[in-house]
Amino acid sequence: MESTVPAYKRNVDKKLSIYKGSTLNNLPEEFENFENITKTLDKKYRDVRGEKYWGLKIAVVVLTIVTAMAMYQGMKIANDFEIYKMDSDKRFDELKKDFRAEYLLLKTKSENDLESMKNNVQSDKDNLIKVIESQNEKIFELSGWFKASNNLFYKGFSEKVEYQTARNRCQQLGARLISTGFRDPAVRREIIPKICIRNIRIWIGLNDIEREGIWVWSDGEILTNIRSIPWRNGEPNNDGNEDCGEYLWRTTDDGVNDTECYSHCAYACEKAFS
Ligand SMILES: [Ca+2]
Ligand SMILES: [Ca+2]
Repeated sequence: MESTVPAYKRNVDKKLSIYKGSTLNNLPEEFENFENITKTLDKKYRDVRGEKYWGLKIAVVVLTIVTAMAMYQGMKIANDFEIYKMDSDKRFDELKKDFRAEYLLLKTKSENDLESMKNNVQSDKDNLIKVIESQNEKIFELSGWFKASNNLFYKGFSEKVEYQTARNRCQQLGARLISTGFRDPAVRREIIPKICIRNIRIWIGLNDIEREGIWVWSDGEILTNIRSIPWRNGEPNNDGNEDCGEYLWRTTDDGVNDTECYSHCAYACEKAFS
């Protein structure tokens, strides 16, 4: 600090010590004035020094405050950011969970709805098919076809034609010469009055054209037990070359006979409805 003491003060101090040491009891007026001046200067010096340090102190305080505020703001921002980040992460996780739960809910609902719709469509389709089939069956019955208990349809035709012609006529109707229902005794009793005229021979779907003695039905079955159907007395006798089966409905000795395929008989068709 001594190095900062101004030169004028050093001189004053020096003069003051000289005066104080030699003429303490008779200080001249000049000295009094001088001492006052010195005091004034000391005061100004202290003021100057004080002002100088006050400025520095203020600057330091301001700088400290600013720094502290900046640090505080920085820490606050960092802290706020951390809180915000944690909050955001948490909210994001919650949103993800909510979204996944919503997605699973919608997925399950969609799958259930789709399954329900499929079931409804299938149900509607089945009902519609039943209605159409029922209507078609009625139309079919109106055109002369009889629906037997085996769910097959039967119709007799009185025109007398050869066996092959009769077979073709049935095929043109999507049908076949009677076979499945005819070999079933119960169905046979049911359909004969519907498709036959008494004392008129009709072709049935049974022949041994391919191999003599091997009787094949028009639905593909083979007649393994020859006596499982009612033959007329003495039949089948293959008299000459008789390969086609005809049935005769009458009071006595009715039944099946093998006869020439070029004979002319009425015929009856059997149709599976689909
Ligand atoms: Ca034969
Ligand atoms: Ca015969």
